[in-house]
Amino acid sequence: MITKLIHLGAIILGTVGFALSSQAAAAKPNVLFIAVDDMNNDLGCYGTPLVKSPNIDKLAARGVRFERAYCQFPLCSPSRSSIMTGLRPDTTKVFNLQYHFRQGLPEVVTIPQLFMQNGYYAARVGKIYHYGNPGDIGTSGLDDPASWQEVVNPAGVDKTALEPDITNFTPQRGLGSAMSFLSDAKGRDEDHTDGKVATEAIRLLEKHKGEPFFLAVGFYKPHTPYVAPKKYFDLYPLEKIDVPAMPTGYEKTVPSGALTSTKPWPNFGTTVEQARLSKQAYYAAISFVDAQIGRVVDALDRLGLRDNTIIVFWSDHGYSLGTHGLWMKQNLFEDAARVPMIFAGPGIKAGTPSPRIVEFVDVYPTLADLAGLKAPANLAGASLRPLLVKPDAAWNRPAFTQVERGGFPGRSVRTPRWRYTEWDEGKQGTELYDHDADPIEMKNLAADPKQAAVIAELKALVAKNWPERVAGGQAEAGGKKKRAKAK
Ligand SMILES: [Ca+2]
Repeated sequence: MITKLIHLGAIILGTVGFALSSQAAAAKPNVLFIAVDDMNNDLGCYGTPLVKSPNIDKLAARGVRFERAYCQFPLCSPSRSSIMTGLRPDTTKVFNLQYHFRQGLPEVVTIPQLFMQNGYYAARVGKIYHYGNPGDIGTSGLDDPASWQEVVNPAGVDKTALEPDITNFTPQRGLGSAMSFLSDAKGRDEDHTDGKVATEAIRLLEKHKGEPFFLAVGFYKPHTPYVAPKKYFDLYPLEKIDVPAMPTGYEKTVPSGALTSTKPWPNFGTTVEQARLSKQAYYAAISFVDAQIGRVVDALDRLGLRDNTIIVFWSDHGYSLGTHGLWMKQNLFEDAARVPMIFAGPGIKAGTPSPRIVEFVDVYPTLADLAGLKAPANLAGASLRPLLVKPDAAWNRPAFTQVERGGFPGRSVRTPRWRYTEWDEGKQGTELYDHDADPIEMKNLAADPKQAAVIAELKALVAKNWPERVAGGQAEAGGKKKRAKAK
C-alpha cells in the first residue's frame, strides 16, 4: 500500500513536473536567427517576381515582412556589430572590417548572450559576426566567442575547390569585392558552404530541440563571388536581366561622396554585358540561399518546433545592382540601406506586411520583449512588438544609416516620404529624395528652395541622432586571442 502510494505520489509529482516544464518551455520561446550576406530586397515577396525566392516568400506569409527596414551602416561588420549589440555604429565605433566592438565595450551583452544568461543554449553556424567572405570561410572570422556555447564553421566546394574556376570581371579587386561568378554544373547544394550551413543547422535543431535555444544560422551568399549550382542560374535567362543606364551628366547632380563606393564609376568599369552576367549570377545566388533557408525552416516544422519558435530573417545590408552606376554596398541610397527583414512565430500576425519605418537596432529589444527577457537599458532601438501584432499600428520613428568616406561621415535619415543625406555635415554636399515621386532616388531636390522647410526638419533629425563626430575604432594586435581567452 505504502509503496503504491509512493508510486502514485511519484506519478502526481511527475505530472506536475511535466506541466511545469512545458509551461516553462512556452515561456521560453526558441529563436531561429537567420542571417544572409549582402542580400537586397529583390525578392518575390518584396515585389520582384523575376527573382525566385519561394522559401523566403513562404516565411513572409507566416509572419510580418517589414517593407521598410533599414540597416545602420551598409557594410558587414559595422552592420552586424550594431544589430548584435542593439547599439548604433557611433556607440560600437565599428566603422571598418577589423575593429572589434569588445575593445571599447568589453562588457556589452549581445543578443545571444542575453539569451544564454536566461538559460538558453546559444550556437552559431556560419557568418553572424564579420567574416571575410569568401576569405575566412571555414574559420571563425571576427567572431565574438562570448556570444556562443557552440560554433560551426562549414566550408564547401565553392571555397575548397572551385575558386580557381571563378570568372572575375574586375580582376584588380579581390574575390570578396569583385564582380565575379561561377555556375557549378557538378556540385549538389549540400556540397556548397551554404548547403553545409543548412545541414549543420538542422543537426543542431535535432540535437537541441528539447531545450530553449537561440540558434543563429548565417549564410554566406549572395555575397560575391556569386557561386551556385547551375540549376539556379537556369532560372534567369540573360535576356530578362537589365542593368540601368545612367543619364548623361547624372554624376554632377549628386555630391561626390554619394558615388565614391564604386570606382571606377559606373559599374566598376565593367561592360553592360558583364554587369548583366553579374546580376544574373547574384540572382542565382539568392535562389540558392533561399532553397537552403527552406531546408532549415522545413526541419523546424518537421521537429514540431514551429509553435514555440520565433524566426527572424535579415540581411546585413542591401545591395546596389547598377542603379546610380553603383554596385554592392557602402552607399547611402535606398538600395544599400534598405534590407529584407521578416519576423514569424508565436503571437506574430501572419501574412500582413508592415509599411512602417524600422531599423536593425530594433531587433534586439524586439527579441528580448518577445521572450520576456530584460534587455539592457541602453539599447538604441524600440521593440517592434506593436507592429508584429498590428503591422500598421501608429509608429513614428525614422531610420538612420551612415557610412565613412576616408575622413568624413555620410549620414542619412529616412522618413515615410523622404530620404535626406549629408556628407561631411553638409560641407561636401547634401541630397534629398521624395519617395512619393521618385522611389529610385534619381532626382536630388536638396537645392530646391521649395523644399527648405522639409530639409530643415530632416536636418534637425540628423543633428539629433549624430550630435558629434565620432572616430571609428582601430583594431588592436592580438585582439582575437584575447577575446577567445576572455570567454
Ligand atoms: Ca554583408
